[in-house]
Amino acid sequence: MNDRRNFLRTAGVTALGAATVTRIGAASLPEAATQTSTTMQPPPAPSSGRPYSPVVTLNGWSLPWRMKDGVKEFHIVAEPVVRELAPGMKANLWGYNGTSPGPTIEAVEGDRVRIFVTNKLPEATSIHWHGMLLPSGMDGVSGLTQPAIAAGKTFVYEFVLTKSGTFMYHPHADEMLQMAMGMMGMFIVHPRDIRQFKVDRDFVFLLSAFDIEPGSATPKVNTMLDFNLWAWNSRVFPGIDPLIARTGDRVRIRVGNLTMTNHPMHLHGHHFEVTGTDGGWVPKSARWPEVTTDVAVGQMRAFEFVANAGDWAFHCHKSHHTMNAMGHDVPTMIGVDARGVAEKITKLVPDYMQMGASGMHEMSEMEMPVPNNTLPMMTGSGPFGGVAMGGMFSVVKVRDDVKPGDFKDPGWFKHPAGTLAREYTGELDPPVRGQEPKADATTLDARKPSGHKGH
Ligand SMILES: [Cu+2]
Repeated sequence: MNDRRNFLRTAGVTALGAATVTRIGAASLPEAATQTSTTMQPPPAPSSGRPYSPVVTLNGWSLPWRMKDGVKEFHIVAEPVVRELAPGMKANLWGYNGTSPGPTIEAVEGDRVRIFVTNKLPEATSIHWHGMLLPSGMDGVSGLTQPAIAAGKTFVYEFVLTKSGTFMYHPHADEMLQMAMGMMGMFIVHPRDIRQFKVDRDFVFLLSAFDIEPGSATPKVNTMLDFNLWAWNSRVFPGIDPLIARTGDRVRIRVGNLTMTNHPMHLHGHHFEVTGTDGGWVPKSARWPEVTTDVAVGQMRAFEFVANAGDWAFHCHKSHHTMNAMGHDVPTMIGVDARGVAEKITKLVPDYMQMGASGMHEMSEMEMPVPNNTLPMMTGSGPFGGVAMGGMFSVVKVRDDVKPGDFKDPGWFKHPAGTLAREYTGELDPPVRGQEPKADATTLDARKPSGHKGH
């Protein structure tokens, strides 16, 4: 019990008082740990059972368990939560144990798990264990394999983890609404042999998307494609944790996609290999080098690389997915002479700002007035100015002197002399252009395919 309390404290989890813990320790249901912080918890070493190397959940945490007669018991509570998407904006979401996404579940291949699910939502739910090989009756599809878990009820799932890998959990009841509200989580099954698939740093996060009108806080739940907030673990840039590593570390990043569209995940400065999908580990002979891997809807991709020193952008390569709300409906103003228009509007709206005639970068440098509880469309500042990003963007920060187990932000990279792009201040000769081709040099010899007479 003492170990467990220490574990809860070090994991930053809100533990109940000692007396309560003792009472609950003897109860038939394991206590449901809860927290509301968006601060990444340091990877918690396993409190009992087989050893494993824990994962790091971006802006998240891992769910404590208790051992009962050799079974790992977890308690998940489905409930409404308030999640800060980034400083300046909070959203009314649904999640598990105080957060969206819910806590990461970590266990070991061969473990028997018993997972209690208490429904504190105003409607029925269920949990599907995405990618897991288990008895059909534990698959969590309401109506098909079990009755839905009515509001106020608790269900229990129990199965043996037959394969290591990266899996997800999410509702299979009123799925469209519940996933649009942020209900999802990761389920990591570590290999039985701790040396297998070992890496130095193991990050995990889920892709999610929300449609929240500027000035409001609750997602529109029937949006199919036109989401305006593209999130990692229900956070958007600049609210997403950087991924910290030491030069030469072997790093794994596991990304699950429970949005309505695919996300090509792109990492600068490295060549990586996809080493796992939600179907298991990819054999070495079947891997190839990449700098971008597409994570389709309902997929997980785990990829690995050896860390190179620097500050490396890591983002979804769909440019609209690295932008927050308000950017998607901006009219194209490039090349438009809008001086006359601006004068007329200024008479009506004194604070009116004409934007975008020479591009929109200026928006990232300027504090545009936005409604309450709304994030600027492009934001974030780096050591050289505005980063002009939003949504699905973070930075992989690799340094020579990071200690094992240290995930603190080390600040900005100090570029070695001679390795930094700089302004050229010398003479600019007029550009030398190639010779114009002579008019008769490129006679186009166009023929219709033989045997075919045109009309
Ligand atoms: Cu994307």
